[in-house]
Amino acid sequence: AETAPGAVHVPDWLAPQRQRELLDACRAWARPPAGLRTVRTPGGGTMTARQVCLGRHWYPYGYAPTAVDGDGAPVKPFPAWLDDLARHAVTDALGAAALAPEPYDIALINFYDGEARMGMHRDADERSDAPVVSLSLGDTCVFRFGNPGTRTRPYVDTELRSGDLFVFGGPSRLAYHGVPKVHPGTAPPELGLAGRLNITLRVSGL
Ligand code: MD5
Ligand code: FE
Repeated sequence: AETAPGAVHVPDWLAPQRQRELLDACRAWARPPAGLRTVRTPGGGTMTARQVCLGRHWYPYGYAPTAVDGDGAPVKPFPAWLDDLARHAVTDALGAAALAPEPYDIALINFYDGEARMGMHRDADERSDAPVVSLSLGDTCVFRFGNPGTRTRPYVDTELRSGDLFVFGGPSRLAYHGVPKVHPGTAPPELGLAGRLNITLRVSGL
């Protein structure tokens, strides 16, 4: 379903077995070196969602080859199977015409516990207009879109559940968005995850 122009939500895109496989991979990536870390913003704030990166290290606001606000270790490689997964996702959600010529090369994995949130922001550190692919695992959250071109009301709120795909392309690639709420205890029990994981797949253009 199209939530905004170019923004397509595909509920239940990942079957339960694929969710478990992706969760297992995220748990391995979260281990040191260059594992899960807390992101500090230039203004002295702290992001409540913790993050691990593949391919390039994201920091506010840019990309680096090593974990500049973590342990300084080289970032783990972005595996080819994630590029395959991203292309499959874009094709299913937007059609093959929306595929970028360059490979997907960055993954940002955010872990939200029950208290974590993400404020309204835009993702503008990539030098490519390729669609961003978002995959959700674990607890259900409220995903919020800003009024087009702004971070203000009227918002469009959508619930994202474990296994859902969201693809942000076209006019939605630079839209304001955030995660105002995670609903604790709503993950599928058989997944064995307390909290929410979001995996975004991106083309850096770097
Ligand atoms: C999340 N992550 O649920 C979200 C999902 C982030 C982030 O926001 O920056 O890691 S990705 C949502 C997204 C990406 C690119 C464009 C738009 C939304 N959008 O136009 O709404 O942890
Ligand atoms: Fe974002």
